[in-house]
Amino acid sequence: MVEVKKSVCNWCKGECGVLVHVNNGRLVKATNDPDFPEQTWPRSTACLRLKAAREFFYHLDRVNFPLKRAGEKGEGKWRAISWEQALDEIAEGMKKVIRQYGPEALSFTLGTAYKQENPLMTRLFTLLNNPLNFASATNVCFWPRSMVANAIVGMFPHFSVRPSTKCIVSLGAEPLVSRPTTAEQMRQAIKNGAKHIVIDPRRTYSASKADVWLQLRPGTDAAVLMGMVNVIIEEGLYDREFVERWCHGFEELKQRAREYPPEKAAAISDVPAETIQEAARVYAANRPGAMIEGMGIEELTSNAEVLHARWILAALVGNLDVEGGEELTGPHPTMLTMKELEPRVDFKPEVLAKQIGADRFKFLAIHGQRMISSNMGRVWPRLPWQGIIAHGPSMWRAVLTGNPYPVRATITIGNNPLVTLPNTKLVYKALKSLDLFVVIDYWRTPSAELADYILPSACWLERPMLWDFQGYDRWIKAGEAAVPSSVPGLYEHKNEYEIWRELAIRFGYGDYYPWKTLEELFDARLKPIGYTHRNYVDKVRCEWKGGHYKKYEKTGFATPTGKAELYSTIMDKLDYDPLPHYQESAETKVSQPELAKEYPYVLITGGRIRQYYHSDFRQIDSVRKVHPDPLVQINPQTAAKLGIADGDWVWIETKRGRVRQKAELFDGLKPDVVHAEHGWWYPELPGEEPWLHGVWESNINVCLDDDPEVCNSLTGAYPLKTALCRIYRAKSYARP
Ligand SMILES: Nc1nc2c(c(=O)[nH]1)N[C@H]1C(S)=C(S)[C@@H](COP(=O)(O)OP(=O)(O)OC[C@H]3O[C@@H](n4cnc5c(=O)[nH]c(N)nc54)[C@H](O)[C@@H]3O)O[C@H]1N2
Ligand SMILES: Nc1nc2c(c(=O)[nH]1)N[C@H]1C(S)=C(S)[C@@H](COP(=O)(O)OP(=O)(O)OC[C@H]3O[C@@H](n4cnc5c(=O)[nH]c(N)nc54)[C@H](O)[C@@H]3O)O[C@H]1N2
Ligand code: SF4
Ligand SMILES: [Mo]
Repeated sequence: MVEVKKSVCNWCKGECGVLVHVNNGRLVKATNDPDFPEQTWPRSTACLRLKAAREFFYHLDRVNFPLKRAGEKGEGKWRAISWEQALDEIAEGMKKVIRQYGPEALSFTLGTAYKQENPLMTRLFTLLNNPLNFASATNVCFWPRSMVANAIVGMFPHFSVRPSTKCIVSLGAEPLVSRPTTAEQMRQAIKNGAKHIVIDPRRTYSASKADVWLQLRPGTDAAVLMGMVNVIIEEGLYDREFVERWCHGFEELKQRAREYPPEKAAAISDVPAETIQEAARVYAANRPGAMIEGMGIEELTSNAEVLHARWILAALVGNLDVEGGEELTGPHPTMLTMKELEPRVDFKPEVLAKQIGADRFKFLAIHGQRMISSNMGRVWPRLPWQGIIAHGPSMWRAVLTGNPYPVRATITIGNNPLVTLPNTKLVYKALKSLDLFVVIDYWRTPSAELADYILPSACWLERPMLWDFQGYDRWIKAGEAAVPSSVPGLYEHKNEYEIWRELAIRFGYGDYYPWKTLEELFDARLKPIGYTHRNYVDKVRCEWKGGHYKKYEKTGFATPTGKAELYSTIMDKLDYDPLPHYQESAETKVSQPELAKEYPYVLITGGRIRQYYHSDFRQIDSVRKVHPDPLVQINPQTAAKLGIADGDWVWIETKRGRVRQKAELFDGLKPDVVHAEHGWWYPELPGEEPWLHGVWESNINVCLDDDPEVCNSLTGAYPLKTALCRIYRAKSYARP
């Protein structure tokens, strides 16, 4: 008998409400739930990944039982073992590392997919006195933007475009590909007459339809935004009343903005001064407006400065916490956040002081976090989770050099570091040298091929879901486990909470994980609002928690001054520039003219691919056939000059290495800019070394840098969107 279960898909940022058709515990198909209140654009009826749910679930490559390495690291030899044995041995391995090197020698890495139950993972590490040596994509994704927002305006609104928004600014983001829920809101706002400003070096679909498109030189956003600030102040376009009453440091900002007249911003960014003026005027005249900041800025060396300037603009024109503007929603007022479920184990300052990178990247580490959250705690009834993260690139260096101390074990959860982190060669050496490396994933990814153990993870189809994006999302969404996560003899998957709890038990910390299952844990979160998880899925399923505006009038903003901090007192206290300034990226024609003679093109990477989620789904044939090869976009003039035709394989080379992708001629890039896809590996190639599923062939991160010297000094962000490269035709395309 076919039953229809209600779930929430998290194979991308859509978090779509989905109906899962199940026959006697076997997955039949998953389809869009037309009654789900938050819909996406395009609708998930068109989503290839969702259509492939069954192909994914029962794929022959899927890891279905815990695997233990049976040969040398990277030899591709594996033995299936029981969960009991795997968890016993992993706990034993961790204990051995602790005995030999101390608890700080443990680390973990997280990817983008798996964020919701993180607080309960960091719990075990805290109990073990580990200084939270956890590194991940979050160094460039989400934490910088949420933390800068938290510091400047006291809450991160997590993309607050609404049908009532009058001006949308896409700042290094293409939500039509990357954020299907935001795209739906944008579609409605634009239908209602909203203006759209796009700041992007690439003519995205949004840019091609925008009212104003600023085609800037990659990495120059801080100059463009400060140019806009200059215009808004000099032309008196700001909201005087709001600025006087609710902004801190206007006079200081005014001084700083004088350094960025539009002509100067134009000279830096290659955007005409008139276009910068027009953008400023359109933004100021069409209120309320909301910005969507994306990886085009977060993956820049200067990300903190750009994010700060972005919040200054929002504050100047009075867009903060108004309907259709930057709605500062905050966590649900009564439902428990994951953070609150953490049994109270205090972080010990002397332990956290050892966190890798904390001494250098002070804003994102413990120093900044403490300052930011103490102010937020004053205003908000409950706080979203703020991960105190280590600096990934510094952590890999600690693995390799033992400086400042040895890091010898890593647990990787929903992350493919060998493919998605820059400086692949260094990450490879680090992963290979670990005493204990555990990967929790669905597949034997290139990273997993270097592991000692691979643990098979349960996906959304087989685990309960309760989604509020760590308290930041304006929606709460819930779904049931539609299919069993374990069928004896066929497959045995576990969700991460179960894995983490089992490990904690092996360290004698089971009491800190009192909920036996993830569903019990969700019951505990929902108890204050009178639901069990089961009831919530049946009766509510998707809840909007926004709709309260100008809360600052009662409480002040959740910042040290109680105002929106144009001048950041937190940055000041941490010895950073309290106002945004423009800084040339480490590797450009301007900063390295000699290098630019050899590598004359600017390489930007990772613009999202609709069919794929980062390094995911390459093994799913029905998806792969739609986008079989990695594509590098090259301006046709440049291609003609270099003798490259559409569809040719070309080498993309930086001073760090080279990889091959297929040329796609595209006149939406300036002749000196090249855009390469990220996330590429070839599951069909052998897993053992030297192939590692073709990780060295087309993975653009081989070409990118992660040296702490080139990272943002506040956030530690590494540049994935600016590098100097050369390109040339690959004579033949023969695989090893
Ligand atoms: N050059 C370049 N590199 C980039 C970027 C770029 O723009 N350019 N973007 C960066 C950004 S913003 C991000 S967020 C990162 C993403 O980096 P990653 O998070 O590493 O990317 P994914 O490929 O999505 O996920 C890694 C693995 O997680 C597994 N997985 C998915 N869901 C789950 C789950 O629920 N549980 C478990 N245990 N495993 C799961 C997948 O099978 C996959 O193998 O990439 C970054 N890398
Ligand atoms: N289908 C799909 N959806 C995804 C993902 C996926 O892999 N696949 N990944 C998810 C994740 S984790 C994230 S973080 C989001 C990210 O999604 P977005 O924030 O939209 O980020 P990107 O697509 O990396 O880059 C957006 C734009 O930045 C531009 N850009 C490059 N350099 C610069 C620059 O210097 N300045 C400016 N202003 N723009 C620049 C690029 O041309 C690109 O069009 O997408 C999420 N959604
Ligand atoms: S993959 Fe993304 S767009 Fe497709 S159904 Fe899942 S969440 Fe929605
Ligand atoms: Mo991301």
